[in-house]
Parts: sequence; structure tokens; C-alpha cells
Amino acid sequence: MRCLSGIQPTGRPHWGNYFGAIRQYIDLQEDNEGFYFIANLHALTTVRQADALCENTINAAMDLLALGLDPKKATLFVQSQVPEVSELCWILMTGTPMGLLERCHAYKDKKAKGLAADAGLFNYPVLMAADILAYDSQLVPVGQDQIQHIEVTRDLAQAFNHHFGETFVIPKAQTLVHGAKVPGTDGEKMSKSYDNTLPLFGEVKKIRKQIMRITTDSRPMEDAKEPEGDHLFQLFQLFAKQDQIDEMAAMYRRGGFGYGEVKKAVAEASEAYFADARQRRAELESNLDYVHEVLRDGARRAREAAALVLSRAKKNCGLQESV
Ligand code: AQP
Repeated sequence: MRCLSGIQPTGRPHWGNYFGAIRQYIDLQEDNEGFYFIANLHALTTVRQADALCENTINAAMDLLALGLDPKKATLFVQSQVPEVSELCWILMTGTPMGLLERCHAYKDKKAKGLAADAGLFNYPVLMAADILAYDSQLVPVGQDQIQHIEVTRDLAQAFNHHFGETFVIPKAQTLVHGAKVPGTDGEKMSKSYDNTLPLFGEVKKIRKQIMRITTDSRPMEDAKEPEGDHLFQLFQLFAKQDQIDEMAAMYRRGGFGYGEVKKAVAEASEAYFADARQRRAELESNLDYVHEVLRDGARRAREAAALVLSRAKKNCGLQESV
């Protein structure tokens, strides 16, 4: 199956990005054809410093490689290095109803907060549709927050196919049961813009402090607590094995424990879980030529695939290559 997904270079990746999406990329690369990209065109709507965007982009590539994305099994590339996608975006935009985009949550939420939204944010779902459709993607592994955007992709592809004839493959989203919506330190969805993230990489001591600051309820220690619905328990679940999860759930139900104990368990489990990736990340930092080579090769392969779909779309809608 052909799989595709992207991650924005808007800052350091967090547990939500990994357990919602990146872990799926790594699993899927074994038996599928994967295209994974650093979404720098999307990030340009929020990162407005050129140096920072460049640095974040290469950092995101190192993060994915360190976490286990294998360039021999999957194609890793930078979005802006495939200009075919931007051309396809325009073609899709010509048939996109305004109402469809007005209903999209990224834009709606920003408007609701009274923040200024630009055309880039408004049209974000169309560029995302182009990203997905340009590679004939069948499966899009993502977190729950992206489901609506994939529905938009499906709508746009179906409308185009209906109007101009069979052109695009209709993709499906895939989310995981544990990980579709990872909570942040305040219990809301973990998100860079809510400032409640726990990063994958960075100073261990600093991350431990952030874990110790996770908000909890103020019920007395001796009270029994329900594990389900408790965001600290949900974070523990991401790292622990089933017998450890069962043990922790029983401890919650018995009561008589402190949340500090759970936080310590989360810190230890997460440090052990990401230790190898941390080591690989340090090695990649001193091998930047390799990272650039992977991205160059990835862009070449991605362009080849996207050019085929763009040419099909242009032919079908009457934009002949030669007249
Ligand atoms: N909390 C989350 N739980 C599960 N999955 C998540 N994803 C993001 N947050 C969670 C998934 O990570 C992938 C990459 O997403 P992105 O690069 O678009 O990152 P993002 O959504 O911009 O991350 P943030 O932190 O939420 O940034 P802002 O605040 O800018 O929106 C996607 O598959 C996403 O579903």
C-alpha cells in the first residue's frame, strides 16, 4: 500500500507527534511504500524567520531518521523540493468551495480566538490535499486532529474525479487507538501552540522537570482514583507494557499513592524508550552530509512520483502540456 504523511518543522517534535503519527510511519515502512515529508511550506504560515525555518527543517529530518525512519525502505523529503505539489494545489483550489474551508478547525479556531488568519492558513487543507493526492497515496497515518483535513482531501478528489474523469486515488486516514490524541501537561491535546508539550529530544533533566509539573487533581492521596480519563495515566500507557499498565490501573483504584510516583514512572519509562533514538540523533548531528544526501535522493524520487499524477491531472482538466 502507498502511505504518505508529513510533519511541520515548526519547532521540536513532541510525544504527540511521535505516538500519533511518527510511530506509524516506522511500522508501516516494513511492508508498504512510504513517502514522508517535512512540511516546510505549511510551516511558513507560522515560522517567519528564514534561518529558523531552515534549521527546523534539517532538525525534523534528523528527528525522523533517529526515530527509525529508514531511507532504504521509505522516501524522506522536504515538501518545497517538489514544486509539482504547489502546481497541483492551484488546480485543486480552482474547484474548492469557500464554505468547505471555512468549516475547517485550524482556521475556525484561530478566528474564534480573534487572531488574524492569512490566506495560507485558510488554504492549508488544499495544500494538504495536493500533498496527499500527488503521490496516489492510499493511506495517511496521522493523529486525530488531521482527520477533518483528510475528509476535505477525499471530497476534493471525488469532486475532481466526478467532473474530469478518474484522476486521483481516494485516500484513507489511519489513527492509532492509544496515541490518536496524546494529552499535554495540562490535559488538553498536546500541541506546540498550547505550550503544553513534552519534547522527544532535548535535555533529559529539563524534560524530567516538565514531567514533574504535569497538572493533576487535588484529591487526597488515600482516595481511590479512576485511571481512565486521567491524562497522567494516559501518558504512562504510551510507554508501559500491558502488565505494567494493569498494575498501575490497580494502584489507581486502590488509592493511597501520590501522583509524584506516577510522574517518576513516566519519566523513567520515557527516558528508556527514547534512549536509542537519542543516541542515533547525536550521531546524525555529526553526519549532516548524510542527512542532506538522504533528502536529495528523497526529493528526486518524490518528484518522479508527483510528476506522473500532475501530468494526469493537467491532461484531464484541459491544461495540455503542448498546444
Ligand atoms: N497531541 C497529539 N496527539 C496525537 N497526534 C498528534 N499530532 C500532533 N499532535 C498530536 C500529529 O502529529 C503529526 C504531525 O503534526 P504537525 O507537524 O502538523 O504538528 P502539529 O499538529 O502542528 O503539532 P502541534 O504541536 O499540534 O502544532 P500546532 O500547535 O502548530 O498545531 C500529525 O499527524 C498530527 O496529527
